[in-house]
Amino acid sequence: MTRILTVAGAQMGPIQRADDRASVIERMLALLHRAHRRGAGLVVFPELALTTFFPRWVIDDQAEVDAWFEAGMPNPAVQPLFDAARTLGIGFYLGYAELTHEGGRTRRFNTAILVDETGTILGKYRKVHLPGHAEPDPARLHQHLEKRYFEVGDLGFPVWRTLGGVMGMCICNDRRWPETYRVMGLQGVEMILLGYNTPAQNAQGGEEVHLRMMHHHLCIQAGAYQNSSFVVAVAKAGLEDGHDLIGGSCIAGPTGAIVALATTQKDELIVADCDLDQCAFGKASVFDFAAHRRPEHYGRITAQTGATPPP
Ligand code: ING
Repeated sequence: MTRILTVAGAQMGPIQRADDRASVIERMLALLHRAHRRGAGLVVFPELALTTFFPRWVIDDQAEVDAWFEAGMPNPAVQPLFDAARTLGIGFYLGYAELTHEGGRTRRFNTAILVDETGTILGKYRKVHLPGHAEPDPARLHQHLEKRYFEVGDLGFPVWRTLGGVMGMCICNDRRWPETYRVMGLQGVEMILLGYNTPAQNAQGGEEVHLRMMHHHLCIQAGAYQNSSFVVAVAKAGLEDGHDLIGGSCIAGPTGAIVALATTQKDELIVADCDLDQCAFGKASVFDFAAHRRPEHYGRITAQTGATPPP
């Protein structure tokens, strides 16, 4: 019996700084219902899906920063999304800014959760690769202050057996680092879910927009192919308060081929019937890790952080 999971990527257009969560949830509910009509069993929303991409702003007042975070999950603002998903029998991935109190202190993470078709939170992931900088840099064309507003994720890259397969999660910049995919690949992952907010412009100049899109798809396709896994990558896209975010949401199969691709920078649904059994061939041939990997030669990958060129 094939394990076909119909997956929908719910790309979202821009969320302006002045937009409230209720208006965003309305848009997400419309996408969820469309996904249901398309037969989807799982919907993937973007990174930080409930608000504008606030790490582009220098915010000094902590209370103002914390207003961009969710102090609990679910909470009254997002409860309609959980209720609709449960009614429709659809699981979902949701990216949001997590404010939590753990170990006697307040913690802030760029987080994603995996919710099953009963509305139960199955798993949580906290973004490991935080790009950008911690201090405002006036030399940049725009700020990217994820290192200022979030801690590095402390949950690693777990996977979960659910929805008929082995599912994993990551967030945005994580997709640029091959280690992200391989740690999940070594756990037998069959579908990796991720959301992203990717500025169209390089804050330090250079790099044309078309290269941004090429790099995005290159990372997704390579990660999928080299770990024989589906990868579902979903954008928050479009012009947020004058700052453009790329679209290009896509679903890549275990061969690395793109099987669904967004064509706008608006709220847009992409859907694919993903046969999870397709992952088996690559895992048993070219990427049979047990037969072909040589970890005894890979020590530098975990022993070093930066590169050390020869003298
Ligand atoms: N955004 C961007 C991303 O990784 C970035 C930041 C863009 C880093 C391009 C390097 C190059 O897609 C987030 N939110 O990580």
